[in-house]
Amino acid sequence: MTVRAYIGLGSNLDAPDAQLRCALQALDRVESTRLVASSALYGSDSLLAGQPRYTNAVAALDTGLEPLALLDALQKIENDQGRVRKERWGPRTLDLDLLLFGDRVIDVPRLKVPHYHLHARPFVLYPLAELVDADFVLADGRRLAQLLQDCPFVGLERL
Ligand code: A4P
Ligand code: MG
Repeated sequence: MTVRAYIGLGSNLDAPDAQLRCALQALDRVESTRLVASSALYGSDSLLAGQPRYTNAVAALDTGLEPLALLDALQKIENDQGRVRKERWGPRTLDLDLLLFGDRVIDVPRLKVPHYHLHARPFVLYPLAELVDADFVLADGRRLAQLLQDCPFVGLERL
């Protein structure tokens, strides 16, 4: 049995668009996992002043992995693409966030799903909206349409 999971991709170092395209291919190669769809790429300023602009996208996966095994795979792809963790929120070649995992709500030290910043980030919500139905409801009961209404498409450039 597989579960539909949604991954947020972000990069603001070393050719971000190419980093995201490479990461999408890597996601499709994860064991027991298939890339089902990916959104357009979106450009936006970093939430932190003084950092390069980000490119973001969202991918839909069907996976037979358990959530923590999928997180391991995401972190391996980040490392393979040269991510160096110096400071939290520092610039990065690749950030992969597990946004949603089927209808599961997960709250363990290594993994919070739905992802904690999802509702506040247009560069996550608008690409996600490309991949789901208009009446999509998150595992915790929030309606995507409402989250979009509360988070305007501001500062986002569809690439
Ligand atoms: N973790 C817990 N839940 C999750 C989850 N659902 N998905 C834990 C992934 N990881 C999760 O993550 C730190 C720890 O969170 C992991 O070890 C994992 O066990 P990290 O990726 O190492 O650290 P981080 O990315 O620096 O922190 P965080 O909170 O993920 O930062 P964000 O939220 O990714 O923010 N501006 C624009 N325009 N676009 C961006 O993408 N991103 C950031 C970074 C700032 N500004 C941005 C963007
Ligand atoms: Mg992250």
